Amino acid sequence: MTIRPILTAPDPRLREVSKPVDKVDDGLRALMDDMLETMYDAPGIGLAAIQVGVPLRVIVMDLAKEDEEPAPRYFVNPEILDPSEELAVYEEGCLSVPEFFDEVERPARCRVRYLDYNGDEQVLDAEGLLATCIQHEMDHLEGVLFIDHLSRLKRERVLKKLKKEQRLAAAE
Ligand code: GNR
Ligand code: NI
Repeated sequence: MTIRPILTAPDPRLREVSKPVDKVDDGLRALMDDMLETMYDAPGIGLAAIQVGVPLRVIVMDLAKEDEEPAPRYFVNPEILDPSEELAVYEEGCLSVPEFFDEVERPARCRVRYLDYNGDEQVLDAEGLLATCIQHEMDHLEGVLFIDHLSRLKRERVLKKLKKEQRLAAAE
């Protein structure tokens, strides 16, 4: 397993729409293993393949708390079904938008249909942080970042700061 570099905004690759996976094979499982290791190292609770530069519809996640056993989840070609009309607000962050957090409102519950690590079809009812995180990761598959749900002023302020930081880092 290998820790891969995580792309940060405004990298244009984060705006790509990811392509469906044809087959869950050993090559795809190797990608998912790397993504999980990269996510744990960051650390984060979810990661979409495009965040490591691979435009495929693949997500990994682990919502276990620090004192709990690891509980990795893998979602291949996920689809959101039946989002609730009720909304919920969570303070979100993103490994591709480092050191910035803000509240985003999304459907409080949803159902997700996907293929698991073995390529078997699964349906999961999600609520709370799981529902929020799945929707945050699904956005990445469409080239959408959580800051796109904020005002233009906030989004441009964050992007400007990230650009400046990247310019300073490159000049070192
Ligand atoms: O680590 C992460 N934490 C988080 C917190 C609230 C809502 C969504 C997330 S996902 C994020 C990791 C990430 O960027 N996934 O794409
Ligand atoms: Ni993210």
